[in-house]
Amino acid sequence: MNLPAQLQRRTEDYQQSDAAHHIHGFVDQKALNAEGPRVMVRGEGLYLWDSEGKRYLDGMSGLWCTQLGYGRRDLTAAAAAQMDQLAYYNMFFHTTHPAVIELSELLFSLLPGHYSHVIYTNSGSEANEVLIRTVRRYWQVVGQPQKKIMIGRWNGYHGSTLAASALGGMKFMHEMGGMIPDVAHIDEPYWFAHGGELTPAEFGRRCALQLEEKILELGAENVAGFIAEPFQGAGGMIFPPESYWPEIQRICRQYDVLLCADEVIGGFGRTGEWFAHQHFGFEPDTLSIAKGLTSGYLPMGGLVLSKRIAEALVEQGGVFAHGLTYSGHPVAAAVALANLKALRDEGIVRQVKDDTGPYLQQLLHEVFGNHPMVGEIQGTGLLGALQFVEDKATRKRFANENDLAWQCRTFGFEEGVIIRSTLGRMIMAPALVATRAELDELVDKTRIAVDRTARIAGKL
Ligand code: PXG
Repeated sequence: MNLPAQLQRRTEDYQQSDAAHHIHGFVDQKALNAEGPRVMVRGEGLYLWDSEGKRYLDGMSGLWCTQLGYGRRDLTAAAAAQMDQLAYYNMFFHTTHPAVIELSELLFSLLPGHYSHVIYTNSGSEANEVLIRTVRRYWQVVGQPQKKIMIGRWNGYHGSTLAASALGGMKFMHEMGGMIPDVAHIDEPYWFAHGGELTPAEFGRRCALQLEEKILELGAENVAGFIAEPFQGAGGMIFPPESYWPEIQRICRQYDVLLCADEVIGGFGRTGEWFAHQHFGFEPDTLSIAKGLTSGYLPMGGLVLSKRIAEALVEQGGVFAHGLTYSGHPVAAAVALANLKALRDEGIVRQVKDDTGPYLQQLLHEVFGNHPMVGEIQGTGLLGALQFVEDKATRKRFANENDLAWQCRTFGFEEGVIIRSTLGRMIMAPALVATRAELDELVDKTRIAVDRTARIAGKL
């Protein structure tokens, strides 16, 4: 393989230097240093190549973000043109710029009509940091300053910064200093694991009613908002039962609690709809966005606000003492604009809804529907989750499901496919430009990895 000159170094050189300088995310750094990380050097379409020349089908869109795949020259050209024109300016000093304006015009043309404003950030974590301050400020402005508490869900994920990790429900993150006051949590709607004898519909309602109980316990006059991912991503790609979201919507309206959807993973076509809340049929007051906004080519996120919130902030709020150096960064905005145009004009989101999405779902059911290792298949659009199970009849999970799923992920890498493991679930979320042939390859290689895992688990 032809590598650019700066890559003409041995893999071990990179690994040693990496170990000398980096703390990677969510990994035992000492163990990683001993093993040596994979060095990824090139991407094109759905494929990645490492420094040894090995090719991988990226079944995770990087980290759920490369909607258009790798190597899109229209995005790199948009970045280069904007860099030449105006590489940086900000939205302070009573100033704005064309790139961010054009992006927002397109963004709001894609969103349902009751959203009007956005505060741009650099990431999803930042979007959720901004969320807390914006929601609290909103309640101050409309005369209810005591409404400060945010309710999230156990096992939800909203980012790694302090407030974002507190909103999330990963207890091991809270234990590592990731908690703040005025945040509460309710259970996740994970029927397969926690549904017991209840039907999914009963369980979905039961989980939603926990929100009502929590609001009453804390006092509705103190609760600012409820934040949730329409489906849980990092927590295992868990889809709530159909009864869940309508009940959550009712409760939020009844108690005047803002419904805050974290669309960082679900947004920008992943489910076949532009936004995941549209797939599940509810109407949030705020949307946290990032990842697919730029197809991951540059960091950019944002907090989208409903007209109700934006009007209060604009008309009655005076100065909002909040602002980021890179909010609406022109180069990120130009890339996001080119990305959204491509998703719309090339009919990619529609293709996920009408063609490749149903195709992937059908394939998963054909291949894994009767697999001895798989107890549940969830997904829609270009999302798929396989739940490992020891006993299908009782939904008994393996005691070592985490290790088995991790092993399956490793087998995937060996087979040349990147899939993700969480507890006992294998997850895939390929780029939205995936063809049927690429989806065939993704599912074929995943099946080999799952079969190899099933052999270790004594299921094949
Ligand atoms: N909200 C959600 C729903 C996310 O999934 C964030 C917020 C934070 O975004 P930033 O841009 O600050 O990372 C995320 C991030 C994984 C994985 O392995 C998922 C995320 C990040 C890293 C790894 O599933 N999601």
